[in-house]
This record gives sequence, C-alpha cells and structure tokens, in this order.
Amino acid sequence: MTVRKNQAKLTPEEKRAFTGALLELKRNGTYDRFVRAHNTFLMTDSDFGDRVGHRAPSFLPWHRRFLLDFEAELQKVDPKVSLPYWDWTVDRTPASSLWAADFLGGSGRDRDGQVLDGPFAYAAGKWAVTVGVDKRPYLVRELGARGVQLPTKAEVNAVLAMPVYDAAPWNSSSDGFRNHLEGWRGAGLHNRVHVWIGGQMSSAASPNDPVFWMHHAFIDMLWAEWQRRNPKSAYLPGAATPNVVDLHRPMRPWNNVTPADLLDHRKFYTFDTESAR
Ligand code: CU1
Ligand code: CU1
Repeated sequence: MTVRKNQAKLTPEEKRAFTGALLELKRNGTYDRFVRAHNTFLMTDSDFGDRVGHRAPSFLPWHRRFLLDFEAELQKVDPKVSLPYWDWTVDRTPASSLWAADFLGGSGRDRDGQVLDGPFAYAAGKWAVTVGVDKRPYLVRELGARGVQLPTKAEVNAVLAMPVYDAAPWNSSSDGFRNHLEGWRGAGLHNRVHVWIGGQMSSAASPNDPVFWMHHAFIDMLWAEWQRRNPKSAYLPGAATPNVVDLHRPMRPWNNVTPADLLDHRKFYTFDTESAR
C-alpha cells in the first residue's frame, strides 16, 4: 500500500528517488502528457458551461484521480516512490528545505524568473518546458514575490469547519467547503498557493512545476481531513445537475470513474499521519 509522506520528512535518498522518477517521466514523454491534459481541462472548464476539473464540485475527485494516474506512472519507474505532500501552513518561506538544490531548487532569478538551481534548472538540460501559455522553455518561479502569503493553519481550519461540501450554482461563486478550499472565495487557499509560487504554477500549465503534485497531494489530504471532521457531510450534488459531475456520473476524461469511486482515499493510499488498517 502506498504511503504518502510529508515532503519535509523525506530522507535524502527518498528525495533523490522522487526527483529521479520525475526526470525519467519527463525524458520519456509521459510527464508532458499530464501537463497537456491539465492545460486542456483548465482552459475548457467554465463557470457557465461544462466544468469538471476546476470551479466545480468535482475539483477534488478529479485531481485525486489525476494524481493517482501520475503516481502510478512514477511507480512504474520506481516502485518505492509515492507523492509527497507539502504542508504550506508549516513550510511557508522560500528558505524551506523544499526549495533547496537537492530537491526542487529555489526561486527564479530577478531578471526573468528562471530557476537556476536543482534538478529542474533549464541549464541542467533535463527540464525543458514544452507545454505552456508562452514560449519560455525554462521553469519560472517568483516565490512570494506577488505580495501574497501562503495560507495559515487558522485559515485552513476555518474552511475545514464548513459542513456543506458544495452548493448551487456549483461554480467559482458557490459558498461551501469545495469552493473555499479551491480558493475562489474566502481566503483563497488552493489558488493562493499557485499565485505565491508564480511562473508556470500560476498558469493553466501548472504541472510543469513538480511542486504542483506536492501542493495537490496536500489539498487532497485536506479533503480527507474534512471528511474525518464532518462525517455526516456528503459529496454534492447527488443527481441531475447540468454542467457538473454528480456523485454517480462519469468524470471526463476517464470512462468509468465517478466521484463516488474516489471518496475513500484509503482504497488507494494512506498518509503518514494515519495508522495502517
Ligand atoms: Cu488543476
Ligand atoms: Cu491547483
């Protein structure tokens, strides 16, 4: 059974295994398939039309399944690897070990935001950005440069206390747990982390930056924590809602996957904070 660990607790060997598997997926073309898929969905998800990956109730199950598919690819390269999660309420500055040269590398240089250190630096020759909203071939980060702070524990707890999963109109204006966690309303949790990092992370092609997976692994963990704290709350909508994915309806691009299939993460993995069953 896969155990997802806090990135801050990974050993040097585990960090090397994770970044090594990422570089191999980049080399063999798998990585950019995921970037392209995410880009396509984010560009077509719309508040007033079909929406599945974003601004929609299925934001959480969609990304859970997207991460599961990606983690399976990582494990084809190295069966020991799992997706680490980044708790940005704790590791909340550009000086965090996450951004060191032995892991993801740090912020970009002032002139053009280009990341210059770590395994994903353009000059190292293994991480050319090919799917994106502009022509820059290098990874860009501007950590904390846009005047926003990473969300705090108190902000997260306030959202985890919201008992209703989602509500009409089921988009970026909804008042409920999903939309506050996604960050279109309130403190802006998930979206604000993308903005804090900047560069490709604040674009539709955000998975170009490997931190995407660790950010979403933590969002995924917060969903599980919300379920634990609100055991009587269910995924909504239950049925017959235009433009969004009901509990038992299939979720694009997968054929046979519904939100209901993804509600219990323990079918697939556990977190290092949970005891094994
Ligand atoms: Cu996304
Ligand atoms: Cu995201």
